[in-house]
Amino acid sequence: MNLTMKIIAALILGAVVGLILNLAAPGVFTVLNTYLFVPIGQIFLSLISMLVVPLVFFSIVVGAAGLGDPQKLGRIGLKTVSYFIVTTCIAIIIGLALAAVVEPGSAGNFDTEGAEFSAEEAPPVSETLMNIIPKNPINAMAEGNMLQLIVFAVFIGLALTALGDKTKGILNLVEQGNEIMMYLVGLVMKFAPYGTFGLIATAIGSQGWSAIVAMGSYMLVVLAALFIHAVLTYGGTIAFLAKKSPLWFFKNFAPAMGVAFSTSSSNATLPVSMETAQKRLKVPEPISSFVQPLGATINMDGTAIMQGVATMFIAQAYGIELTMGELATVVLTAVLASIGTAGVPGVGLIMLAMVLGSVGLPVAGIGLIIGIDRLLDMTRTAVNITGDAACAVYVAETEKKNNIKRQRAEV
Ligand code: DAS
Repeated sequence: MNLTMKIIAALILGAVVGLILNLAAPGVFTVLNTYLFVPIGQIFLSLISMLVVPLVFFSIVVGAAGLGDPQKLGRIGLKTVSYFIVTTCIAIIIGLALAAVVEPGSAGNFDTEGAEFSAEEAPPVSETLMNIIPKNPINAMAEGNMLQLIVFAVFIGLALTALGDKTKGILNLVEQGNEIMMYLVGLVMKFAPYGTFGLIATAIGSQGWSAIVAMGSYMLVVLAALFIHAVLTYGGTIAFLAKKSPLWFFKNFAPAMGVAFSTSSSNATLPVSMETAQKRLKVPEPISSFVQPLGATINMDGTAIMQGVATMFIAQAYGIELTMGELATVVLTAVLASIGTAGVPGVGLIMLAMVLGSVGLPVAGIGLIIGIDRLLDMTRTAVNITGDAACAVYVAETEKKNNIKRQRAEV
């Protein structure tokens, strides 16, 4: 059985075990969860999280150096960020539209009185954009500040290109560092089936079945919107922009989607999603090393979809009608919010508070959906990283065509 099948089998088995124990033997679940599921899940999460900062640093330095001239890096950067912004806009519009049609918030009589939620403030986008230049790169690495780490690594990579043979030794060292990190990713991935089993058994087993039923309509709308976006937007990207088979894409990227689903963290999944894109989707390392870490930080289509559906759901639950202008504000705020927050579990709710605040909806309404947010976080994180991979394949294919055209022109 290959790794994909092992991870999928572990996800299914973990979910079934968690659900059965939650319903039939909660006491047994508590014991197993404490001494088995949580430990193996956390060990796996820590192992892959341990690799994120060094892997992102080495791979982006090698990637930026490998891209050669800053002009090419600029072209790839522009293509990448434009794709991220457009797909995030599409994502939240799909979420808003589906929720407006289905109206999950008016389905049940939700007790809005009891709802409460207080979110930690997410940094304003302007602050995030001003702060992307690290005053102290070591600090940025220690704090796992991904945007600052990416910027610093790109500068180092460009310097290595400019200095050429003078710093050949350093470039070799960084390339060897990258080799080491990719080897460690492969090693950790052998533990993935066990780790994903533990994480899923905990997540599903700890979820009150009644909460799932009560929020059924909301969950179904979010899951349907995630599916539509993945198939139409990413399937369309692969088919029409990259001129490849969407089935080939989803099949080969499945292991990374499984890890994202179980960890609910784009950042923690980064080592796996980069290795999967490079080894199975054949994305050149320089492009994968630039697009995917950037995407894990600023591109969260799955999260934007949740925000679209949740905003409509909360407005409906409170009997508030949103104007077209307010809906446009929701789209803009969600796109900007996704740039300002990192890919870690639960960040979507912090961003949702920003989106609700932008149109004066009660942030307390998040209390209505927080109970099942962990389950939805798993699915939207899988969509988030799939969008990054679709972008990497699109950029790689269009760059390949650029190179062929340029070579023909030079002949
Ligand atoms: N868990 C976040 C991520 O890692 C997404 C979210 O919270 O919505 O992408």
